[in-house]
Amino acid sequence: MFKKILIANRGEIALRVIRTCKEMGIKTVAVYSTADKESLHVRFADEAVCIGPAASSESYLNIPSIIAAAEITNADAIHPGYGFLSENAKFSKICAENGIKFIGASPEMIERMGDKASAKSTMKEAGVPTVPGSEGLLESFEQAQEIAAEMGYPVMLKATAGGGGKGMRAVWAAKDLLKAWEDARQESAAAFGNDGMYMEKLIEEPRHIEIQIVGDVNGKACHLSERDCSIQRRHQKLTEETPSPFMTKDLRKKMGLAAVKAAEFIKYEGAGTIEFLVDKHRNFYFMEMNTRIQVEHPITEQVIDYDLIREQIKVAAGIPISGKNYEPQLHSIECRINAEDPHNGFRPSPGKITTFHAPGGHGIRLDTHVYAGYVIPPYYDSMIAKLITTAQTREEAIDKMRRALDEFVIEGVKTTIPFHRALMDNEDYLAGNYTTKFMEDFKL
Ligand code: MV4
Repeated sequence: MFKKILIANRGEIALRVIRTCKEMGIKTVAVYSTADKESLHVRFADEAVCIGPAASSESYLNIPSIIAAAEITNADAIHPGYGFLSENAKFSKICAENGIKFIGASPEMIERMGDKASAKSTMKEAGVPTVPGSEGLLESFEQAQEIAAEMGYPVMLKATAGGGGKGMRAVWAAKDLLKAWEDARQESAAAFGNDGMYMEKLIEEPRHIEIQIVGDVNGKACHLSERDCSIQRRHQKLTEETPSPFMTKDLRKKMGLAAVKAAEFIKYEGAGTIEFLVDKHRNFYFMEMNTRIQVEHPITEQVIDYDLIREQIKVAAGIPISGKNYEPQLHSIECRINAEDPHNGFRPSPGKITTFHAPGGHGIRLDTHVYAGYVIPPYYDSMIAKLITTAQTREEAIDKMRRALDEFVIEGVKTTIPFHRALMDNEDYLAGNYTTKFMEDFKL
């Protein structure tokens, strides 16, 4: 087992990893930028190394600086968290070259699943349902025209180097295809240096339902059921829940088995998430695979009483998984509390937190790194806390969320608490009747 783990991240996820390491008796090294000197993860860790100035590119994305921090502290593993370098194949490779265990996917796996067209063809080969569309990359606009004409509109153009909605265009009629093709390729080339595109039949008003999987060194995988992440704004998840209100026992079984089949087919090691699009007829299709721990992992932990970070560390240390598949025993909801103003287009609201009163009580979990007096820096993403409630039923989990949001006091900055509180009174939300289109119609 590892003796010392360096956490190459910041904020609540750095704290989350440090907590599990402490429980496992593993020493921890925090890395921080000059802007994060007063951050809680620095105080919680056994050691802390400043890796550079505020800008992410100079600090949390600065591979030589992070490797140097691991060398001087003699860390034998690095946990990347989510975001930053968590799905960076080059970083995974450099860790391996330096004899440091990367608690995440191999460089090859990151590349394979990071290329969306190749991930899709791999899944198709594995027998996982995929959206009908082009076989791999589109060679030309003419080919795009042909395939769209064959399939019928609407279609979705997607950038193979994309993800999270970047370089993606919905096309509703043939007359709009050329502009969409040119815009999407241009956007993808600019953002990723790769303009490879593929095409799919457009799934209308889909839900985003993802399955948590864990794979081990022996090629065994299991699933830990689903998370419904359909409520998003501009491809940013706002709130997630498990079980999905749209799920049935039969659909869960089919999606869970598909996810395990996919993970075992690619011999996936570690914690991963397979994202599916689910249409109104409950057909499900592979969308993307994430080779990292996700922001929303706590709701899964809550409903099956499981420590996913502990599992990641054990799998990285070569310990086999039990192989047991899990079904939710409770209902859990996560609300992402961001330092943003929901009354002004969710624009960021960094600054000093003058008052901070955390909600508590039975069924309340708060994963956060902020405190009264903490200054939220403007350099990083705006999430400051994850408020998670867990109860026997969805109704009770919502009751708890309402009460916890009312109890949650953060002053000095604007937050999305008022948005979440209004959501908990929205009749479509309360009916579990929502798709990825939900936020288009939501009015605060
Ligand atoms: C789709 C789709 C409809 N049809 N693919 C969004 C980002 C990336 N995860 C893929 N996405 C979508 N792919 C087909 N064939 C609709 C979306 C989509 C979406 C998916 C999940 C969650 C939120 C979304 C918001 C807009 C579009």
